Amino acid sequence: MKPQISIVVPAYEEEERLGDSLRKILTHTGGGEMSVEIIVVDDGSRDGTAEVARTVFAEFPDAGARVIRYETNRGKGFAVKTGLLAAEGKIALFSDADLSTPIEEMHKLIDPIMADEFDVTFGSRALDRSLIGTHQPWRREQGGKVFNLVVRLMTGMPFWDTQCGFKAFNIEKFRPLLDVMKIDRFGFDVEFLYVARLHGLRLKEIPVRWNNDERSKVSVIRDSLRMFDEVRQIRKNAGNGIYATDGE
Ligand SMILES: Nc1nc2c(ncn2[C@@H]2O[C@H](COP(=O)(O)OP(=O)(O)O)[C@@H](O)[C@H]2O)c(=O)[nH]1
Ligand SMILES: [Mg+2]
Repeated sequence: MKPQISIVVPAYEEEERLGDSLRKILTHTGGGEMSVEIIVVDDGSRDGTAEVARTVFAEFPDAGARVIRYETNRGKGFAVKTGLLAAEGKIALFSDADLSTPIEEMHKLIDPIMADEFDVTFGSRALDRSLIGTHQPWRREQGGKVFNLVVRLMTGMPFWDTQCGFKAFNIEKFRPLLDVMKIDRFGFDVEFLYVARLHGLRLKEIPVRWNNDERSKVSVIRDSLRMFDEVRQIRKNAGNGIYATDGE
C-alpha cells in the first residue's frame, strides 16, 4: 500500500546530526493514523551519512524508510528533487536534517494540503518571530533579510521567508513542475515557489517554530554569492520562457 505522506530529508555530511533527527521523525510519525514513508537523500557525502541512516532505519523495520545515495555532491536542491521524484505519498514534505523546525510542526503544513486549501505550504521564520527559539548569528540573520528583499524585488513574490528548510507539496500538482526546474543548490527554494506560483498553484507561507543549529553546512560567502546568482538566473529563465511546461 502506498503511503499518504513522504518525508524527504536532504543530507550532506550529516553523520553527526542525522541519527537523532531520524529517530525523532520515526517516533513522531510511527503508529499515527497517517501512513508515512521517510526518504533520506545522501547528497554525495564522504562521511557516514548513509550508514547512520540505514542503522536507524534498521531499528524501525516497519517504518517504510529508505536511503537514496549518489556519489557526487550536487547540492541541496538536487537532493530534494531526487527525493520528491521518488516519493510515493500524495503529499511530500522536505525537512532539513537538523530539524531546526521541529517535526511536530509538520501538521501545520500538511493539513491545509490534505484539506485541498493549498498546493504548496512552506515554513516561515519571518511571519511570527516570537516562534524563533535560538536565532542565527546576527550576520546570517541580516543576510537572510537582504536576500529576501532581493527575492521580492527580482521575482515579485510577496513572501517574507523563502529559505526555511520545511516545505510541503501536493505531489500530483507539483511533480510535473520538477521537469522545468534548473537550480540545484540553495537557490532552489526560490525557483520552487516561483514556478509553482507561475503555474497557478495555491501557495501559503506559514509561521513555524525554528531553532538554529550552529553546526551549519552553509558557507556564508560562497553560498550567499551563489544564491544571488541563482535568483538572477531564475529571472532570466522566466524571461526566456524556460518555465513553461508541455501543452502551454
Ligand atoms: N550545505 C549543503 N547542504 C546540503 C547539501 N545537500 C544537502 N544539504 C542539506 O541541506 C540542509 C540545510 O543545511 P544546514 O547546514 O542545516 O543549513 P542552515 O541551517 O541554513 O545553516 C541539511 O539537511 C543539509 O544536510 C549540500 O550540497 N550542501
Ligand atoms: Mg540548519
